[in-house]
Amino acid sequence: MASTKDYRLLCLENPLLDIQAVGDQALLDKYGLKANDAILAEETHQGLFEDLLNNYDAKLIAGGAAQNTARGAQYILSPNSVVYLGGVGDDKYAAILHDAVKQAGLRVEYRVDAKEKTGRCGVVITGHNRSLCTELGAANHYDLEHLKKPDIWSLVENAEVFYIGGYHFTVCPPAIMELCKQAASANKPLILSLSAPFIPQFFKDPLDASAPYWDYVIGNEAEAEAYASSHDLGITDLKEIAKALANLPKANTQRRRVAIITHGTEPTLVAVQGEDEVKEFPVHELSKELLNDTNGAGDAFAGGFASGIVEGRSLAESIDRGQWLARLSIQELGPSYPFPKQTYQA
Ligand code: 26A
Repeated sequence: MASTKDYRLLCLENPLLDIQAVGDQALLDKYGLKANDAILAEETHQGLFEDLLNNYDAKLIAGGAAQNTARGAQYILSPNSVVYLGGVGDDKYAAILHDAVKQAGLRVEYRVDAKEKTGRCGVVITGHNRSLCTELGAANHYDLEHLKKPDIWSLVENAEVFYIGGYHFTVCPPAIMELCKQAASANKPLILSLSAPFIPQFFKDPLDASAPYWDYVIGNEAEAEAYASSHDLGITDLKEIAKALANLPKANTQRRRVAIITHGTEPTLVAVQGEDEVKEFPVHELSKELLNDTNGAGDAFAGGFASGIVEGRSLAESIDRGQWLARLSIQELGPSYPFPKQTYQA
C-alpha cells in the first residue's frame, strides 16, 4: 500500500452506482421527476430503477457526485494524489465501483455495511437535462466512527486539501464538521460543493454550521438561487449571490473565501471575500454534435478546479482546469473521463 503521505486531496461523500438511460417526458411524468433536478428517492420512485434497466437500455456507471470529482482530480494530478471516503454495501454494485476507481487510480476507503445495499442513482437523460433520483442505501450509514479509525484519520491529517460533497449533509454532518475543523486548525483549504438545490433548502442548519469553514464554495445557478431564497437574501442576481456567499463569516481568517457559480454554457462567476468585482470566466465551447450527456459536468468542473488548488495554481488556472475537465466529461457517457488520458495545458 502507498504511504498515507501521498494523498494530497481527501474527499468525502456518498458512493453511488448510476443507472443511467435516455428517457422521455412520459418517464419523468410517471415518477413525478423534473427534467433537471436531484432528489432523494421516496416510496413512489421505487419502480424507477427496474424500469430504467428493463425498458430503457440503462447503463451502470460509477457515480456519486464527489466520487466523480475525486476521479476527476486524480485524472489530472500525479498518481496516488486523491483519496475518497464514503459508505457502500458488500455486493456486486460495490464491486463495479471498486473496478471503476481502480481504473481511475483513485484510492477509496469505503465503510462497508454488511446489511445495506450499495446506493444507486437513477439518471434520466432528456436532451441536455439530467434528472437524478437517489436511493442512498449503505451510503447513508457512513459514520464518524469510520472517519476516526486511526488509519483513516491519518489520511485526514496528512491531506493538504479537503473536498466535501454537499450531498453528505443528508448523511453525516458530524463527519463534515470534523473535516471542517481539521482544515481550519491546520490552515488547509476546504472546498464545499452545494450539490443540489434541496441541500440549502432542506439541510440549511447543518449547511450553515459548516459555512464558516468553506474556503471555496462551488454551486450552479439553481443551487445558488436556492441558497439565496432559503436564506432570505432578497437577491436573485447570481453575481450578488456569489458575493454574499464569499462574504459570509469565516473561521480561518488566513484565507479569503472564494465563491464560484457555474452556469451551464454561460460564464463561470467568481467572487472573492472583500472584493467588489465578480469575475466572469467564459466556458470552453463544445459543438453540439460532441455533447454526449451532461450528467456529472459539475462534478468534473469541481475535480479540475480542486486539482488546481492542490497544486497551488492561480484561481484563474484552477477555474480553467475545471472548465477543461467538464468539457471532456460531457463528451463521455455519464460522469466519466476519456481514456487514453488527455493532458491539461495551462
Ligand atoms: C444524497 N444524494 C441525493 C446524492 C446524489 C449523488 N451523489 C451523492 N449523493 N444524488 C445524485 N448523485 C450523483 O450525482 C452525480 C451527478 O452529478 C449521481 O450518482 C451522479 O453521478
